[in-house]
This record gives sequence, C-alpha cells and structure tokens, in this order.
Amino acid sequence: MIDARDMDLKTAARTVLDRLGADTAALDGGSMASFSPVTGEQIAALAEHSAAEVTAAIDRAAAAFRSWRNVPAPRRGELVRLLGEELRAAKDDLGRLVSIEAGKSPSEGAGEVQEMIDICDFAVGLSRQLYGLTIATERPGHRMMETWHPLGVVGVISAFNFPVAVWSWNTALALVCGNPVVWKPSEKTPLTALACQAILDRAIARFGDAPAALSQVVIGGRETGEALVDDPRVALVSATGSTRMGRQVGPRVAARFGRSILELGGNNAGIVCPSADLDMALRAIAFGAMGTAGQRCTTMRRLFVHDGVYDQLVPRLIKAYGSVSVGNPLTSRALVGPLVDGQAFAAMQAALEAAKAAGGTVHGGARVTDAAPEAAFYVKPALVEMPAQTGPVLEETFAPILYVMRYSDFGSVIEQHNAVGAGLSSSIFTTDLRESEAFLSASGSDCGIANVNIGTSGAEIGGAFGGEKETGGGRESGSDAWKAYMRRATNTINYSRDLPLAQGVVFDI
Ligand code: UN1
Repeated sequence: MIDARDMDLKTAARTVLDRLGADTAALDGGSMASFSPVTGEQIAALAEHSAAEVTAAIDRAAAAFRSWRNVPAPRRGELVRLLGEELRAAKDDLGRLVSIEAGKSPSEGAGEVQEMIDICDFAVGLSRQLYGLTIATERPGHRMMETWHPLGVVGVISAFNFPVAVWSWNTALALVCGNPVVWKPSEKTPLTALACQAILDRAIARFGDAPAALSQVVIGGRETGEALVDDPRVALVSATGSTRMGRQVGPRVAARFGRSILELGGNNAGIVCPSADLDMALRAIAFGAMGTAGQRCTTMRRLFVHDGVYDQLVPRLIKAYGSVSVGNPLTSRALVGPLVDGQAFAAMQAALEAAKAAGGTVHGGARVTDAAPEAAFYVKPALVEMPAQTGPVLEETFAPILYVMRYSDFGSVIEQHNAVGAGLSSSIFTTDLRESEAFLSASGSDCGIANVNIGTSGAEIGGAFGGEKETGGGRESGSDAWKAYMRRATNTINYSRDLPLAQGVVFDI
C-alpha cells in the first residue's frame, strides 16, 4: 500500500502505474495537465490524441471486431474472467489511484474497483446467456427465432467521478458481446484509464489469442470525443456526463443512425414519510447526500420531509452535516473528500447564493482550509432548508448540497418529486405499504431507479443502471442492458416443401 504521506502524489501515482505495468514514459510534457483534487498538485501532463489518431484507433478496433465477433461468446467470457482476476489482484493499487485522481476515500476507491470486479463476474455468466427467443410462427413447417450478434466498435466516454467503474460496465459487456472498445476518459482522470488499460493488457496476454486493439484509450478533450462520436464505424457511443454534453452527443450520433447510451445528470430526491424509520433514513440520507462529496450522478440532492416528522429529522441531519469529517482522503479517515476542482467549488457557491436569494436557509457549505493546500477545494457539505422547489433546486449542481423541503400531501409530493428535468434515481422512506407501492407504481417516481428505505446512490451492478428524461434514457450494467451492445436478427426458416406467405397473401406465378 502506498502511503501518500511519504511521497508527493505525482510519485505515488507513478509508483502505482509502474506496478500495474503501465507505460509511464510519456506522462509529462503534454498539453493536457491533470491534477489531484486531494492537494491540487499537478500529477501529469499527457499528450492529447489528435482526431487522426482517434480515427487510426477506430481503424484498429474495426479490424479487431472482424475477428473477435467470431470468437464464441463463452470464450470471450474467459477474457473477462481473467480481467476480473487481474482486477482482484490490483484492487488496492487501482483503488488508491482512484483516490489520488478523483479524491475518493479509500473505502469508496476500493468500492469502485469492487464494482468492476462484480460486473466482470456478471459478464462472464452472461457470456453463456446471450439468449434469443424462439417465436411462434403462423406458417406451417416454419420456425422463427431471434439471434443476437456482436454490434461493432463501442466508444466509451466517461466522467471523472467514476473514472474506472463506468469503463468496466461498458467494457465487460462489450467484450462478451463481441465488440472492441475505444475509451475516452475524462480529461481530469487519464491516469486511472492508463491503469485500466494495463490491467486489461495483462488479462489479454494470459488469454493468448485475442486480436490486437480490443480495448484502447484515447486521451484528450472535446475534439477527441467528437472524433469518436462522429465516426460511423463506432456503432455504439456510451457517454456518461452532464446533460449539456448529452444534448450534443445524442443528436450527433443519431444523425448518422448510430446508437447511444446516455447516462447524464441526476437531480435525485428522497421522500421521508410519517411512518419512516428515522434513524435509518438519517444514515441513508447522510451517505446519499454527502458521500463522494456529492459528486455521484446518483447523489441525493433534494429531500422532501413530511411536516409531522420534519422537526424530528431535520435538526438531526443539520447536526450530522456540522460534525461530518472533511479532509484529505489519503491521510485521514475523513468521510468527505475534496471537490474535483475550483470550478466545482465556484458552482457550489453560486448555487448556495441563488438558494439564499430564493429564501433558503443554508447550513454549512463553507470552504475548509485548515490543513488543506490552497489549490485543493474541500467544503463542508451544505444542507439548505428551502421554502419551495425553485431556482437552483431544479438543477443538478455537482457538489454536496441537499435541498430540504416540507410536504404534507402524498399526492402532491410525488408531483413535486417528478417536476425536475432529470430522472435518474429516487427513494422513499416509509413503512407504509400503500405509500411505498404507490411510489414504485406507474404514477409514482418517474426515475430509472426507485428505491424504498435506502438512499439514491450506491446501486449494485446486477440491475440496469440509468434514468429517464434529461438523464438520457440509457441503461448500462446489469439486467438486459447487454442488448444495447448487440444487434438482433429475426430469422424465419422454412423447413417445409411449400411456400405459404404470411398474412395469407396469395402470389401464384
Ligand atoms: C455515477 O455517478 O456516474 O449507484 C455512477 C451508484 C454507483 C454508480 C454511480 N454504483 O452510486
């Protein structure tokens, strides 16, 4: 285990990368500087891939596709099984690199790698379960079925906040489904991407006969991403990030009839009902709203508390906000680490100002400067009591702000709950069956994830992950999300000596 107290973070990151077998020769001298949010220090300056280099990567991926698609799926699963083994061996190192590059606590860094291991296990099983249906046909002596085939090159665009897990959800599924991957990680987290590539390369070496360029990393900003988005050979673009980014990516991919999985912003809410177990709700809300310094797309950002329990719950929450430990995740046991950068801090402060202007009472939210270098941005999470759902409450601010509102009527709180642009995750705290079932019903939460008596974040990989409306509608990870990575062919086979036409059509020549 690297102890970041003993070395600067640049050296610590390199030590991890070296140990994982990544090429550390070209981490400096490029135009894309990256920083550790833990201290604000620069840890790398990578060269960006030009659009032509991205195209060359897609050329190689397209060549890999031509052979990988013919490898039997269970054999493809073997590669993902090996990736899972390599990830288990690299868990501490990769988790630590996630902490250095994204500022997560060690437990959350390790948790993210565990999520990668879990999706590998899931995908290995899936490699023997890429089932198609057999469908009743109206014609005698015929059989109808569907077959799922590999789709093509998958482009992955990921965000800083889950710098490795999101790649693994996409890559584990893409590989078993017969597709190569080209990955553009966030400009803020390129080193964890190089680490993942090195880990996958180890699995590929053990696998033996995989085609070259099954998974490649392209480094860069907007232009690099655009080259991926616009290339017609990239059959599927799976993009995680802001709704603003998705508004650009979605139509561009659609314009060339490509497929996209969009996993965009969330404005996730919890509802605390009169019958709720308040101790449980308190803990769930604390993790959901303050965990990962509010930088999960599933972070709880709005909370509706019933009038009857408001005065019991909210003062306790405010106390928890006041006492939560904020600090360097590498050298302390703090639960809340840094914001990713100064821009995130500025956005948080602007949202808090707007909330005050809209009549909100702000608890917390100030910068924590003791023992933190000036270039790092640590904040006390903010709880804001709001008179109504207006202004900044309607938007996602990627920072630890929880807007708390009172409600009295169940029907209207569901309407309020759904009256925002995003539709990712949601939760209700209740022991009343009627309320929980209503929340989960067709006229309840309109989100892709709806939970009862747990928070909005921390989904397991076994379920489909994603949301509706401005969250983009994509689904990744478990359940049948794999279908987006394959193309479906409907096959009708005539094993009779006649040629009856469907719908009773007669065409005798
Ligand atoms: C994200 O923030 O982009 O449900 C993903 C969760 C995690 C994934 C979050 N399993 O919070």
